[in-house]
Amino acid sequence: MTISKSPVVTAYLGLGSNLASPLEQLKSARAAIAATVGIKERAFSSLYHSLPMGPQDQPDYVNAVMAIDTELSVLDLLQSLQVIENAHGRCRAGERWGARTLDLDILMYGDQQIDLPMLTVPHPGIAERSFVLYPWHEIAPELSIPGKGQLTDLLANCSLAGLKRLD
Ligand code: ROI
Repeated sequence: MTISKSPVVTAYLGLGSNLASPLEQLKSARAAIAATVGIKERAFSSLYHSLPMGPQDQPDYVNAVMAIDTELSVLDLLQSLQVIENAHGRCRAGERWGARTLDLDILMYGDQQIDLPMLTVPHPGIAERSFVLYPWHEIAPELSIPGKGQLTDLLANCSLAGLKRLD
């Protein structure tokens, strides 16, 4: 019997937190993602401080974007990220667009366009989210996003207001 290796796919993940020491949440999430079997970290952006999108009566966020190579299927990747979110105290019953200790989004998975009840990839909100586009552009300036065009063009149409890069 031959055991074939799963193909390696480059994927991009968005990380966000606005509760319980957001900087520490993101650092710890990065380590947990990089330590997951079937995932290799390729790049990690700067950390960004951002004003909340959605309800304003919540703390400011810290955001970042991570590039990985993965042998996991997109649904296995989603499940691994949800396990990490839950391990960071993420509660899924709260208000839509409310505060969260850790949010891990699959922004892009190879060149695939996926439309399932539990998962849309590329992530549908990216064009309006400076806290995704700026860190993402930092680590993948040449990237073309399936169905959405060049990352540079999305960036050019998105305001930097409310976003600050942390050193
Ligand atoms: N706002 C910011 N600035 N950063 C986020 O990661 C973030 N995530 C969310 C909502 C509530 C939409 N707002 C956000 O899920």
